[in-house]
Amino acid sequence: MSLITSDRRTLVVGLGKTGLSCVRFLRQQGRDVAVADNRSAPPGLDQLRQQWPEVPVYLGTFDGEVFSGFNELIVSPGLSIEEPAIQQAARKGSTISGDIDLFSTFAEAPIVAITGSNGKTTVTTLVGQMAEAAGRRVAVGGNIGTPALDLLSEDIELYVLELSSFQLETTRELAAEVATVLNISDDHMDRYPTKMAYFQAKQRIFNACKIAVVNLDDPLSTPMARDSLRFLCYGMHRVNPETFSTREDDGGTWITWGFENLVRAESLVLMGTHNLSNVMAAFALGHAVGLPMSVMVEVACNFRGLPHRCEHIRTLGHVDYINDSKGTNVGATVAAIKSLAPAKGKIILIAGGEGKGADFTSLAEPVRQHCRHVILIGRDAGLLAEALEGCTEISLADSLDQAVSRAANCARPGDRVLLSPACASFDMFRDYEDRGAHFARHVEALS
Ligand code: UMA
Ligand code: ADP
Repeated sequence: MSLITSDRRTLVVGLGKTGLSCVRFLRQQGRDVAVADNRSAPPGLDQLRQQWPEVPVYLGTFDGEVFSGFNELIVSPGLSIEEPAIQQAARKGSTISGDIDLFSTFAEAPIVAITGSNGKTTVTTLVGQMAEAAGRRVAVGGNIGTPALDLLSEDIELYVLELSSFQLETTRELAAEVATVLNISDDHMDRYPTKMAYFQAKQRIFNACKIAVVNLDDPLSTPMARDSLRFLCYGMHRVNPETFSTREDDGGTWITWGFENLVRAESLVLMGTHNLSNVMAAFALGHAVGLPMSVMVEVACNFRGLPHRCEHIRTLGHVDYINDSKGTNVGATVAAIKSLAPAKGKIILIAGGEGKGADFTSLAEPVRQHCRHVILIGRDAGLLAEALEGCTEISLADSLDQAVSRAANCARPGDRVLLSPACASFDMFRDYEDRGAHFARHVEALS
């Protein structure tokens, strides 16, 4: 590890988007700061050297002795706090925190905080749009893209944050006005030693929170520590006072608030049961910060969904082609299969990639029920094939292009071809957007 300039007391560990936002913020505060990254040319290095040439930079293998010289380490989400150098510094008395802790110390407006294995970006975007439509000066960020510290401004009336388990690992006291864990299913098992460790990281979103929004359909969304927390609940078919729910009425499915019908599921552009759950979560979060119900309903009805999330690309020969490239874990793919299973046909599923240590067995039942054929790609195709053996016809493809061509050949009228990989994309693509765009291009080229 090479020291470029002199030593300092606050060390920003990791120089991606988050690391740069921490340096920007800490320098604005006039604080001395140094940066460490275990790559030789991390992203953001040129910008750092240009804008803050006085900031010392340590590149290369992390060194616990160097880290221990700082009394505070602000660790980027892409790095586990179990890194030996970070642990060594912690043992020697350095505090370990992250950008979200720093953010919450300085944020003056209420915070709406959203985590969960799936649906975070959809719900965060919905709540942000609802707040904006209600005339609030709102800032939306976190895992969704803009680092939280870059949102800080005295003008802001409401912060809406999407938070990953990685960000929550280093968050001691978020003190959100309202927080939710939307759902929990296996993800990032290459980073956590146990499912419990992943669950516990997510639970930190409730630290010092005022109102918890709880998904009654997923017991793991309930806060473990309940002291002085208020609860606001939502769930499918659980009509109750002060609860967002669904019920069958007047020939259709309705989202309800207490005993009042709010909006017909059929009026939403968003597809699938999982999206009803997402809309209810957004209603509950918005309600907790006083957004008017009528405004929230209008925004939900007009919301067209986000690219790469159960996105309809094309219908060709009575076969729908759906891009769910953001389905990067088992829970997401199970939800997509169940939500998109056509009434009269079957699903041709394209899945596979980097499995992140997941257990794929819970895919077996929905695949058995709804899939005509599963075409597997990527590094962990073999693991998926093992988990799905005997459920339906399974084949391996060398590329996504080959998988799309094969899916088109075996689909029958009324079927849906669904790309929902249950895996990360990094073994074959730049990211999930690149994978989704690739799928869409090949689908558009089919004749
Ligand atoms: N890295 C190193 N060495 C280092 C530091 C980082 O190899 O010293 C690697 C990490 O292992 C990771 C990559 O660099 O592979 C980026 O890590 P980072 O912490 O620098 O990431 P940022 O650029 O700061 O982006 C992070 C989030 N990324 C991660 O958590 C990996 C972004 O979420 C988030 O939008 C951004 O902060 C702003 O808050 C992305 C993400 O993939 C979208 N999140 C995961 C997910 O959604 O599943 C959790
Ligand atoms: P996240 O930000 O948590 O990854 P997104 O809103 O980007 O969530 O959705 C990612 C994928 O997760 C979607 O493509 C869909 O397959 C699935 N999904 C979305 N909402 C839910 C939900 N409430 N429950 C299960 N799966 C979901």
